[in-house]
Amino acid sequence: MIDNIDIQGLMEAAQKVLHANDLGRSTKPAPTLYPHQWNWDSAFIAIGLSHFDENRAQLEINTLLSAQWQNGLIPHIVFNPDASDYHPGPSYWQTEIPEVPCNLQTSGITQPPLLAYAALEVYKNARDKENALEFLRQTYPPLLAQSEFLVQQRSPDNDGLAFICHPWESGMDNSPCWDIPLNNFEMDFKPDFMRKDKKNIPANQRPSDDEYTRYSYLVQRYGQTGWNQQQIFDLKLFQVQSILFNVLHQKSLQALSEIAGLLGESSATTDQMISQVTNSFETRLWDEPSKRYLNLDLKTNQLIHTDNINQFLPLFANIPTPVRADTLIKRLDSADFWSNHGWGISTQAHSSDVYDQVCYWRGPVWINMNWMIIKGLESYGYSDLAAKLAHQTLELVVKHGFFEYFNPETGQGLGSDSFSWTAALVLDLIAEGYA
Ligand code: 2M8
Repeated sequence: MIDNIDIQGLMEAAQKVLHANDLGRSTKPAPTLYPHQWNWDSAFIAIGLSHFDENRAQLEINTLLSAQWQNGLIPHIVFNPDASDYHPGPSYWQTEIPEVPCNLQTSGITQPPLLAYAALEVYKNARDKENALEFLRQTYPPLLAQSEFLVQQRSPDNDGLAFICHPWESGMDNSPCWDIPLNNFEMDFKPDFMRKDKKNIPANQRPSDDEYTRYSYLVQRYGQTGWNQQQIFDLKLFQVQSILFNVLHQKSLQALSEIAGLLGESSATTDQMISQVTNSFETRLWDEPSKRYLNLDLKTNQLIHTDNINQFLPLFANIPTPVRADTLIKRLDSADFWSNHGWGISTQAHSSDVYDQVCYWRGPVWINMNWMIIKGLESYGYSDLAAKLAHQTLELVVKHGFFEYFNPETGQGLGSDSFSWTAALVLDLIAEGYA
């Protein structure tokens, strides 16, 4: 139990954030900074919605799925035609191609694949199980197609791990993990663009202009290929096997296997993929000298050495052996990541020379990261640590608000206020009994 927290009030405030960001058939991540539908945001949001409006939760997922491309890719943004104040907007992406469903405008890349897991959670939390099972029956084929896209188009070595071709696909846009690969390609033109994000958010909390130049270049250069996956691969610009992305890829496969069981379908192929992904994590992404998982730059075949929160995320998909999990959790439970101030897990180690307490994905605490780690700790039997982290997460939001991210040392809210996944995951933690 958390002392002095009005749980009912917190739940109502969280629901209010989701209502205010509701676009009707989807939910925008934040009131002005992110005015469209984002892929993994909607997965978190659906989990939150499932605790008080299961039909709306299903709609959130169905709306995103209706924007799925013919090749199986689920785009990272589905544009809201009523909003224009975001860079890069629809025309910048050059996605007027046959793969994109008619009448919709989307980006050309994807994001960490959490949707299958979210669909399963929506089913598990549903009161009307018959209706929810029908929802799973409808969503299973497109969700499977998304995983197949990743295996067929993004796993050139056939190791089951998917690569990302843009830092925005990682969900952790300006993480120090991408500093080397993002600066390791030549730009044969200078992209033209106007940033909108710094209008309301202080520049030191957002990515740099140099990073935006490279993000925008990748968008335009890939757009020139007509979003042809083979050509994008052959360009060899940015190709990374991201830990987070593959943890959620694995989580999706695990969810698909469970959904197949519920629907009476065979899960044999999916189960094979699951073993392959676990095996590849251990053989390709585990670094024995530093005793941690590292992202792999596929272009150079080098592990990317930086002391980052990514190393702990495989706990969320039950990937590490119990012995490795124990090693990881000892490191997690140290002042370098879990500061004594008690606001949760920093995205970058405090002792790292690139640690920044306010800059976006370069140090701040994010509620979705805390949430994944809570679930991971719980599944390895570290219930006391999971409860401690969950309480701190809820207290952080109570004291500082529904912000996008937080200063690990002061708790100060950063980025946008009224951030949807913060609200959604607070609702989930409360429903899971952590309050
Ligand atoms: C952030 O990314 C977008 C680009 O996709 C941006 O900065 O404009 C990231 O935090 C990403 O993980 C998130 O999905 C998105 C919307 O909340 O914002």
